[in-house]
Amino acid sequence: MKNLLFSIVILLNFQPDSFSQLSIPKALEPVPTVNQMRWQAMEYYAFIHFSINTYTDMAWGYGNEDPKLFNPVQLDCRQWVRICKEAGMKGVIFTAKHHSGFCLWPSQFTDYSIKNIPWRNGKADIIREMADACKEYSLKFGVYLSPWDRNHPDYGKPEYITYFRNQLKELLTNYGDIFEIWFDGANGGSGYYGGANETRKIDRTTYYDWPNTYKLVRELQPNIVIWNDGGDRADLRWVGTEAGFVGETNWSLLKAKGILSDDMLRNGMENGDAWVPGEVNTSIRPEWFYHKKEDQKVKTLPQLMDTYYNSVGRNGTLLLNFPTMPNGLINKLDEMAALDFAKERNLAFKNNVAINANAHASPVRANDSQFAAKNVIDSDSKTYWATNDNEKTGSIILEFTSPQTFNRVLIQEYISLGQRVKSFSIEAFVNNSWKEIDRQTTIGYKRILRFPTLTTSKFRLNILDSKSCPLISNIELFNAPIILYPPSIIRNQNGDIIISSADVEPVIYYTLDGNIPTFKSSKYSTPVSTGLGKPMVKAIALNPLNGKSSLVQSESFDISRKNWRIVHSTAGEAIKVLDGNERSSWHNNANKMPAEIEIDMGKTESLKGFKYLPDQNWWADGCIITHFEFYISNDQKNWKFMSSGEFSNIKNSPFWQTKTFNLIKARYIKFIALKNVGETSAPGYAEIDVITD
Ligand code: FUL
Repeated sequence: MKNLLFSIVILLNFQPDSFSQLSIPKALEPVPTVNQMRWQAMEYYAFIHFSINTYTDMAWGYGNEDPKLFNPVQLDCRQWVRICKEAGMKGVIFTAKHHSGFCLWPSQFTDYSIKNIPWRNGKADIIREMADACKEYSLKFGVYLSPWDRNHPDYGKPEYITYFRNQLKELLTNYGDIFEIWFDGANGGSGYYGGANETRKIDRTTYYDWPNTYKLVRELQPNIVIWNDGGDRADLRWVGTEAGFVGETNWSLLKAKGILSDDMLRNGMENGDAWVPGEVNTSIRPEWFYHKKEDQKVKTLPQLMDTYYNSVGRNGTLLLNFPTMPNGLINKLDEMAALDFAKERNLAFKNNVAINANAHASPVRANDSQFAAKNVIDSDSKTYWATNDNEKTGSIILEFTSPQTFNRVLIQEYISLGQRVKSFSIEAFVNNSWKEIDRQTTIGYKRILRFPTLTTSKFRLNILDSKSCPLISNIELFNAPIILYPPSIIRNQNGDIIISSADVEPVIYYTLDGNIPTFKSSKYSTPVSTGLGKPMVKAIALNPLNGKSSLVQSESFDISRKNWRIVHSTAGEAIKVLDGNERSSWHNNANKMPAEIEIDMGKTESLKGFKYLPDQNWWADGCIITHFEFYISNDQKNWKFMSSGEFSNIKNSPFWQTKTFNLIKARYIKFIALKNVGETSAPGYAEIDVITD
């Protein structure tokens, strides 16, 4: 009897377990590898760009730069890594070799490295210093090894692949654990190539024999993830832009073979047969390397927060770049921006108000206890709510004991068993009924949504469609502080004023009479028509919840350019120089100097001067006009010379340039470019404007 009882007890004890084994949702292939899972959980890590071209103010070294230029007198890798650590990053990827071919470690396979320079008598090894600093600060270390090498004489020949692999062996054996390797996609083109000074083309898909190169990498570093947008599918994918975002729909899947379109990179592929998640790489400044002229262009807090929501908040990771200055340090401005960004993220995601909710789900999986709704609020990423295998929709309700206030939701799928959710919505219970807050497509590892602050006693997540039964491991709700930044004000070519705020929630108030705006001023909703006159616009962003406002932003505009016309047969897209958008530009491809642009202002105006804003894109700095002439006319035949000269220091400070002259009436203006920063480049313009009486 005792034995029988014992067996029944054993049976009872074992049954739930064996049932639960049977009821575990099946993996939906493809699924991430252990290395990809470990990488995804890092979420946010740094890039550091530093090389010989830091000393020539170029984006890409040509490969012929004199190694002696490399002289980082204050080099301090511990400063770089400390900043990354304090910024909340989990690792650092460093440019061991960029396209110039110059090596920041004493590679035994080339002379083009820091072993042959006066700095520290050629005894330095920056990769070693980085690896040590990362160890000290407990950050993971990764390396960027450019497959393209503009210095190496053999680039383009099979011999170069041996060289490339030898360098890989050095980097992946001598410096401890490497979490990620970056194989940049820029491959082949003009270069020094040991003195040949020519253009060399390679076939990106075959030249590097990626399958065997990957094999070597994995043998040397079994825990590594490989980034590559140039050849065979690697572990991670480029998202098709360096602007700091991935698509709102973001599948961590791609087809294993074949050419990828921009859409595929941006959104992944719902039916992809390979797990290739997206990494969002972007720089804290416009360019990857340090350029003093960009000191005023460090990303602002709202820009960095947007980047975060559009990368980590969209099932991607964020790889944010710091450039190192020629002295070997990261600029204070970049440091401050990264630390403010960390502070704001910590504030935004400090208090999860969902933590004490009651969670109910419908439907529930047969074996409820293991896959119950409460798993989404238990702070354990390994537990999840699941429906039955054949159920692809379902809802989960979080009910609070007292009303809660929030404006962000963070949702996670249990991706170890595959990414599933195709469409979902979120709702809040307001005035006794459910109100939809948002409706979106994919979730993946992590999805964060922003919406105007609300207070409610119930929140609902509806899975509207899924590739297989949805598996939700986490839901968190936060009340992030509203970021109050002075709004941006532009005037388009129609003469309309467009004002935008940095965060989603603030309300904008503005004035056109020079008075300081308050909450009693006009409320901005759509572009404001200001006729042909010269408005002075002042605007504030106001937090509707507590009445706090930003500093005042103020912009004065000259006459409207609504009736202006570019009088040029070669004008093409020249109209962009009048659109009020500083980020759009036109390049005068007249192909010869002097190059001119002629404008009809539609009627006679009283002119006192003119303004020029060069193309704001970092790659366009050769196109910046340095020497000019300016003419006016009333009949387009007789031109009167008004001004000429040089925009001094425009290369280092490529912002608005103003030239004034004695008052004169004219209908036509002609701005002639005599010389650019880059001798052979076509002049580039973001905006041209006049100063009137
Ligand atoms: C690009 C490179 O050409 C840039 O110089 C930079 O390294 C960036 C991360 O990738 O493709």
